[in-house]
Amino acid sequence: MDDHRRTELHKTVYLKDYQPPDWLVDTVDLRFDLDEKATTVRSILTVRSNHDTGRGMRPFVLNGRRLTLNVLKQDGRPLDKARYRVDDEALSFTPSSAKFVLEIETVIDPSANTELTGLYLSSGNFCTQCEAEGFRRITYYPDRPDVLARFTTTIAANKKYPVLLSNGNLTGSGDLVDGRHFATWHDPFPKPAYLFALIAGDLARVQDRFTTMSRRPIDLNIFVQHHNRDKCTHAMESLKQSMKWDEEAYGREYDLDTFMIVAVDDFNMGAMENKGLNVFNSKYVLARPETATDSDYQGIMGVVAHEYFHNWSGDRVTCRDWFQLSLKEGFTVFRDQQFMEDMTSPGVQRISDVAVLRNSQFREDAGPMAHPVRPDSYVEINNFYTLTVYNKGAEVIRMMRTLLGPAGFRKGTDLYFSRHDGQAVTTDDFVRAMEDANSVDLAQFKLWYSQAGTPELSVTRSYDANAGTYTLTVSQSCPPTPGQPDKKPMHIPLAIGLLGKNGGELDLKLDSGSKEGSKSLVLELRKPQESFTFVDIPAEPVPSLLRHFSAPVKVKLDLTDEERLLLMAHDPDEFNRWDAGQQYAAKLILELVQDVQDGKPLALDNRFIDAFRITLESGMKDKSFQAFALSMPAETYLADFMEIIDPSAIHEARRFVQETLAAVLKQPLLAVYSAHQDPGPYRIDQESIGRRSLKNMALAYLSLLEDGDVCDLCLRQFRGGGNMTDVLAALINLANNECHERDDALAMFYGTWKSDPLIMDKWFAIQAASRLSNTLGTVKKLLHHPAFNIKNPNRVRALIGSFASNAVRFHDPSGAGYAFIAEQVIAIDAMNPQIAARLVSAFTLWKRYDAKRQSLMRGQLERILSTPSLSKDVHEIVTKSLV
Ligand code: B3K
Ligand code: ZN
Repeated sequence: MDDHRRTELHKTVYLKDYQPPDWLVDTVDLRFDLDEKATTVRSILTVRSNHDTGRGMRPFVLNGRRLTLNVLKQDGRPLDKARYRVDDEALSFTPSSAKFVLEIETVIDPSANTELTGLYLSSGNFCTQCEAEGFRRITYYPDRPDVLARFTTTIAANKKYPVLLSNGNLTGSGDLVDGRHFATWHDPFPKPAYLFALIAGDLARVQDRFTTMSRRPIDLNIFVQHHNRDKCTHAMESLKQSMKWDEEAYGREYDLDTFMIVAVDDFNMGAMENKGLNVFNSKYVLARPETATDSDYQGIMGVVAHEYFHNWSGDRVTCRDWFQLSLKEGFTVFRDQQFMEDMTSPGVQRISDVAVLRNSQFREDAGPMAHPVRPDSYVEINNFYTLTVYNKGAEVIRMMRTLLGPAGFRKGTDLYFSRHDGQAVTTDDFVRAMEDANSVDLAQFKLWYSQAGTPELSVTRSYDANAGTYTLTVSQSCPPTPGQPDKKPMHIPLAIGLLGKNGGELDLKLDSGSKEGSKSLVLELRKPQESFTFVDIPAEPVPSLLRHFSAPVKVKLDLTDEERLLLMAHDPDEFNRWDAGQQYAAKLILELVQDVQDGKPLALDNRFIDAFRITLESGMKDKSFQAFALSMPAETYLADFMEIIDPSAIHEARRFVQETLAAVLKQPLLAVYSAHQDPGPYRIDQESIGRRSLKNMALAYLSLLEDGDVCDLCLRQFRGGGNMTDVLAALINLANNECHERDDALAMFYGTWKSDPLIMDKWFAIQAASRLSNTLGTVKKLLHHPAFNIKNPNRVRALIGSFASNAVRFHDPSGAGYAFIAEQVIAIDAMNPQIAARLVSAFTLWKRYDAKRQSLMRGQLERILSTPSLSKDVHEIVTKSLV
């Protein structure tokens, strides 16, 4: 491809260029004649000029890709070839009247669709994925979220596809000639094309019912392949809980007569919120105790809730353009996090949500693809379904709630939903609803939407014993990110408490008198530097800052080890109690990393071992929390503290700490392990989940000792475990050990589960994530395994994705890991650019590594870039990384 052509195809879209649509579509009447190789799509649009734009008679642009155009008629008459233009991306013409009916017939080939966007086949069934720009792979249409239309969809298909589904309510069905039949669906709610969905297949239906708060009965349906019909109970329960929660927490009631979930095996992401017809990756639907782990169960609950919540935050109120993606995603992630906090335990849920942010989103903010929560430009929008838009976006919503309080926030969301129901709006509209409902000014706060990068707070403290005052001085800054060299100070909620030397909380009274009386309060930072003085403080306290992680920032504060130990033992804020331990461990491990690099012998501080022992033996009520408190900071989180990342030294130092703890505390670990065995049959309540995670945490430490007894213990748990959580925990330990039980266990697991693709994903992932030195060789062999299929995104993520996240093996100094991932990116890009683009992100932080690794990674990026016909997805990430 020549450079000119590539620039054409890979052009940057800017938020500042947004123009409202010139033409609106009121109704869409679709008819699909399904055929695996040649599906005919007839579309009848009622179109009218959007006079509001005041731009006269403008061309009507309908996006379309890989379509064969058969018919194009305006008001019943074929449009003369000279009147319209078609190219690879669009069809356009200038209509002759301000209102007309357009009829289009196109033909598409679902069987050739390996990108898995538009209409494609999965396990022999038809399904669709239209967000962000997949509808244009189905028919010519103004495929932009600010064109909202009422859809009626008729699906005609051979009866070997007995189930025919689309959005809305079923309005007709019947037989046709030649063994075919049809179904017609009507969706009364205007929606953008990205929310369109169609399913046709031989599927089992699991049914249930929900009565809404206004006593309307709703039919609930989950459709799965027949052999999976016994694995839907948890997804169905999660759905009913989500529906109830959204009524109670946000006053949102479901609006159609039926709600449907369909599970498909080939899916680029987790799930999709199509109106009334959510399509799910089967990973987020199917579960039975013997097939799914506790974290699979939680994943299902979270994703079912997330997609259901989109019915209001996304479908009823949608995005004006794709720059506003966080309007629906950040808000909906926040909603699903709140839901999970209510369903499980708020502290533990917060810890795991923050882990995603600190271990992964901060890296995004620190790399060449860093972008604001509301990006201002993109080449390929699919590259912006990121942790920044989703998870940092959720933090931005959470901060508004922290600033306005729960009641003020609810007033804001009520106003937002009532003001914008049926509209396509912007993040500014969301913030305006918050401002108007609470009579506040959030102008400075909105910088969270437009400035990229992770802000840093440096905190110093001083205590005046004579005056009894304690002053915290907080400076904020934000490092430069691509296109944003200088940052303005942000409006940051900093939740704090002060602990006395005995661990008790102090009453907080600011000298300004602005806030007082409680034991925890939210300071509002707005300036580059500001000081807060507390009065009536009898002795120097220990500060507990950023409680419940009140803002997505990094905090620098020179706490002593003793102060951290005090917080670990006494901070009533669960998140900070956990974090004090993490910061203590991070400090020690990073010192050991330095020792590894300097070739010094390693030794672990006894006080740390004692603190760990106390946590281990503390018999906390919340065992999930206890398990988290015993975990070491992630390698990716530790890497964030290093100027030049040394993945081998991080791995070695962290492992040394874990091994030392295991060796010194072998007996107490064994005691915790045996004391927390499941007393009765498997249950998935919070208490049982907590017990299993604590027990398996102890076993994971013990397994590092690589002694025969522990291998036996793992093998016993592996063989005897009646649930996947225990089986998998044991197998992971074995897979990281050279012991002779390893291969047998892997073979046995394969033998038992080879016909279940989701479990095979676990089998692939465990082997690809193994720390053993021959892992790359194993992964290469597994590429040719009959259970592997490079066209299936779950398999690719399990085998290739897990290897790319295996820091110590991916970053092998030889560069072999880099070369392997580059080869896979190139191969996968030809089939499925979205999946390839996710994989290539493993290279984006290349400049943070040592010179040798830098040049090896850069070499692979250049190799990828020189591949002919690279997708714009991969092209965008690689070119931005190489700048
Ligand atoms: N909205 C979809 C994601 C679509 C991704 C397109 N590349 C799922 C979700 O966030 O709920
Ligand atoms: Zn979403």
